[in-house]
Amino acid sequence: MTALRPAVPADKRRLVFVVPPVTAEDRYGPMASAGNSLPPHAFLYLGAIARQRGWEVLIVDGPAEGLTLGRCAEEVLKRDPTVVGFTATTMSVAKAATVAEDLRRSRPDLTLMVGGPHVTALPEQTLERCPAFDLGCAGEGEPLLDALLAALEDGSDPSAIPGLVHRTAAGEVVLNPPAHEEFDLDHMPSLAWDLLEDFPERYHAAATYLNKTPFTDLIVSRGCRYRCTFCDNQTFGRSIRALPLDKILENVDRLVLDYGIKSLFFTDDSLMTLRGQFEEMCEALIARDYDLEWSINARTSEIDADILKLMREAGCWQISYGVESGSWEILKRIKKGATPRMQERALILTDQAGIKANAYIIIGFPGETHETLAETEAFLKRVPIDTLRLTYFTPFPNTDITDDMAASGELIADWTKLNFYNLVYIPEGLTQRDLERAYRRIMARFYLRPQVIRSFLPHLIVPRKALALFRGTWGLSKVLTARTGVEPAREAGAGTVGECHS
Ligand code: B12
Ligand code: SF4
Repeated sequence: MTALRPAVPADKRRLVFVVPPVTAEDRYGPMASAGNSLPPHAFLYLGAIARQRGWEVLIVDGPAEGLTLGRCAEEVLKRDPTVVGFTATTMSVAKAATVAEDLRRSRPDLTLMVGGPHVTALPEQTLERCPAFDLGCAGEGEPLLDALLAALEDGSDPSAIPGLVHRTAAGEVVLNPPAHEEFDLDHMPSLAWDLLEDFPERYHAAATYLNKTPFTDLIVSRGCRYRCTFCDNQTFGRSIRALPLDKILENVDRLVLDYGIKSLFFTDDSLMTLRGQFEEMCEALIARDYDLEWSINARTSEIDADILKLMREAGCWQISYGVESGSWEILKRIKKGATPRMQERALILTDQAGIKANAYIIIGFPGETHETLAETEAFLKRVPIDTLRLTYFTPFPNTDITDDMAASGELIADWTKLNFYNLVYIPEGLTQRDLERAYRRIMARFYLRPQVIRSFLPHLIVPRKALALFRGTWGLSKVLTARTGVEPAREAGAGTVGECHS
């Protein structure tokens, strides 16, 4: 594009969304068996918008359907689309581009577009380096998709749509300025859960989430007001907003009553920041009295005894905290906005409230040293934490920390490696061996503690949980016995970043 295309007649208005076929190994490396598989929320929102315009919408979920890279295009073509929309993270954009190329060869007439965090971070680069994509969506997708489909319906020129990445007639890639206003979630039609085939059976939680089934996650808010330097939260920016309470509850009702969901994870970045609305949601969940337990992502800075009490009463069984590090030095550097003391206090309060705590910890930030690693290890030993997700620092494109690293000549190369589990950056003064050994040591010391093993034992009598535990233990054993991982890249410049092929 953005050459004009003929108007799409009503009987051809079919849009196929694609989750690129990344594998559990691509995502988790040796921990593959312990990982999760969750629904593509982008398409629940975007699908609802497209349907509102009268388009037929279908989803090809590569990972959930276990598709190989070679078979993905075939599955898309079977659905005979006019428009194909990929969602892509940095690690999956190469696979999205390969599928787009396969489609382009078979159906040159297709409109192929891509959205998601990677395009948001590097809009022009993505289209320049992945020529099979006609269009990209930088940022929030609903208004852009609505306007684009309207243009396709009447054959008008879409090239001025805010946030659109497109090519001029001369082949130059152009990013349009973003929309003036954020999409108003009050106007969001009901999420298109029915687009998901075999939902909820096809998806599953990670091994750190041993709770009831059927399980799903749910995302009802956007944005995060914090600015941790390592975090890619560019898509929705810093102002936080949520679906109105009645729409949040409509989703919960549908999930419980229509799909039999018994366990729900609010994977929002920062839902608890909207304290008033969050409390109202808890009250409404108490009043509903469903056979439903839920968990949530949270910041330790947003926790106090009152909210924990309310959450427990409303069915909250686990909170996943972005603790990141036990070192004050590191927390300051990454602008976490929390001290180890605050984090410790929140974790103790969580324990006292009878809620399990899952901690996200990252090692290998710029500035990490043997001392800061030891502080994190001491923190994990001291503080009540039930499960741990340990990852390596990963410099996602266009985050504050990555920009700083680029300025100082340190930039990581291969997009496909940016999954939190590949060691792609080694801080000054440490070696690859140091970090890999620290990773194994922390995991072993955490998960092989008698109290952690004891806490897992009751799950063994429930076959499904026993299976999840087995998968987790298998993943852990592979990590603990692994030798060395990928060679980290330390060279300056873009390296293989520009390649769309893995
Ligand atoms: C839920 C989630 C998942 C789910 C995703 C399920 C799925 N298939 O989509 C699971 C657990 C499987 C997952 C996996 C991974 N994730 Co994840 N995940 C998230 C999380 C928490 C929410 C994403 C979400 O659904 N948001 C709600 C929807 C509505 O927003 P959205 O997806 O951004 O979509 C909007 C726009 O981006 C745009 N859009 C998106 N796609 C498209 C497509 C078209 C055609 C158009 C027009 C618009 C459009 O419109 C949408 C509506 O406004 C985000 C954090 C975040 N706040 O975004 C991290 C995040 C996306 N994940 C991240 C990462 C790194 C991963 C993993 C590599 C982790 C791992 N090792 O497993 C993998 C990669 C998997 C993959 N397929 O590439 C990073 C990505 C950073 C990056 N630059 O790559 C994020 C941003 C977290 C972070 N801050 O670091 N993830
Ligand atoms: S890490 Fe969490 S709190 Fe920090 S910016 Fe990202 S989403 Fe917000």
